[in-house]
Amino acid sequence: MQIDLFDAQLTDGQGSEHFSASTGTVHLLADHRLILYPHFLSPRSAADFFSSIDASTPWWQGSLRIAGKQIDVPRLQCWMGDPHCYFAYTGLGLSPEPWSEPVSEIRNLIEELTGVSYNCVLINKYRNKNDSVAWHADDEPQLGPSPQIASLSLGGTREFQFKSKIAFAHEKRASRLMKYTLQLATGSLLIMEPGVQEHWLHRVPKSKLNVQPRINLTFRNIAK
Ligand SMILES: O=C(O)CCC(=O)C(=O)O
Repeated sequence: MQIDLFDAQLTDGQGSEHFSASTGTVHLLADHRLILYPHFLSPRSAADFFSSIDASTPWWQGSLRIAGKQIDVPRLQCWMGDPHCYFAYTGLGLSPEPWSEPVSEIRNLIEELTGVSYNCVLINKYRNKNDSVAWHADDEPQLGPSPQIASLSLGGTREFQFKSKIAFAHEKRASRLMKYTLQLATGSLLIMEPGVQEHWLHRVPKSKLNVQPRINLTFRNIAK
């Protein structure tokens, strides 16, 4: 498999008080499409949403048991959504927090742009350069066989990396060729179309640079 990248304009900017420009760029990971809207929210709206989401979200510190020790995950989290949306988290079924007003508003804006419905969202807060999320795919069975995920970023720019699942299972030399990195800046919206979660892992690595705090929201859909 070969990474094949090209840029294509999708739509032109349109009127909404929040949209800066809804022009998207397609990035191909082999046969699977990412669409990046770098200026989905204006810088002002992104800053306002960062503050209101940061203040209104019931942040939660998750932990994992590794080699007999309970270790904090390196970020804060919140699972939000419709009441039926349970989240499988290290063997636990987490109940969702009810939709907050700013998160609900962002969901409406994304649904308006993409024409796809989302009924739950995982919100991550990266407090500093040491916060991160390890390689994984959003491929939990309750998301269905081929989910579309919409990922909105607010605050400091972070690297978002992809790695082929096949390469991950084999040697390091192959995996180097199968990596792809995007910079996710504030106000950007990344759509990971069906197919991406089945074939690719993603992560946000720790940063070498000092970065501003960042909030990321990955909108998903769980069938009733
Ligand atoms: O912070 C990000 O950009 C990605 C978060 C993520 O990978 C997830 O919520 O599954």
